[in-house]
Amino acid sequence: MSDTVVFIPAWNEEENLPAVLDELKAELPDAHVVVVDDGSTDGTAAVAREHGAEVVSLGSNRGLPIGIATGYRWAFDHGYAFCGRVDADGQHRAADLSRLLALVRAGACDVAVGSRFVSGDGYEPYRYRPEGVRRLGTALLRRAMRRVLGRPFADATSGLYAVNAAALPVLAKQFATEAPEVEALIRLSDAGLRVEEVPVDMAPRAGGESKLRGRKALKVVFTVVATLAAARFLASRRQG
Ligand SMILES: Nc1nc2c(ncn2[C@@H]2O[C@H](COP(=O)(O)OP(=O)(O)OP(=O)(O)O)[C@@H](O)[C@H]2O)c(=O)[nH]1
Ligand SMILES: [Mg+2]
Repeated sequence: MSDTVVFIPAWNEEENLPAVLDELKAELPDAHVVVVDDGSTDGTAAVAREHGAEVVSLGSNRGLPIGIATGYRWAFDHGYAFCGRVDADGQHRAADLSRLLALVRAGACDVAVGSRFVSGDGYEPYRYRPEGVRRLGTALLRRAMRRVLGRPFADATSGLYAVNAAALPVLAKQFATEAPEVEALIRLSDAGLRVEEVPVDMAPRAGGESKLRGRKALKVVFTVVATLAAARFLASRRQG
């Protein structure tokens, strides 16, 4: 049995999943792959099975925060030593996940997060320039994260993760907000776990629809800032 599981939150991603699953299989042949199918109304579940993944079905659409916690919960309940997460839309490279998992395996950190906004190791600074509402959101978020975490964190909404067993119970708890990745980083920091931001490249989504456009993107920005404000408030109360 493999000690590594990779999960993919997916909602109506039949178009993109085959390439994502085939790439994972080629790059990480020993990893167990789980697709968290969140009430998709297309062929997501069937396509996932055809391409060798196990499907955990949530029935109706419960939203990404629940999808993510479900993936980590599954890894925790099944006793995996390492867990990866990639998106279903083809934005993340399996080779990058493999690199992140190697760092975690080597004990360099408890959690490795793929980042568009940090540089080094041949990755140019400013290679991604978010536009419009995302640009505002990214800038606000970066300032807020620095305050809350007490360290810079450039790409707090990345969905590319590799984690070890120590991080699994922290990530498997239900998220209270629409910004699960941000909440996850705060929790990991509170738990004293070592989180590393690792430069990667990310492609634009391969096909289908983004679930984060227009008003929804704005809502995410505001919930993120509200989450951070609440976390600070709670932290200051804890300190008395
Ligand atoms: N389980 C679950 N997964 C979801 C839900 N909404 C989105 N996802 C998945 O979460 C991942 C990220 O969603 P995207 O729409 O790509 O969001 P994004 O990457 O921030 O936005 P883009 O840059 O436009 O791609 C993808 O794998 C989606 O299929 C949901 O309601 N439930
Ligand atoms: Mg995407």
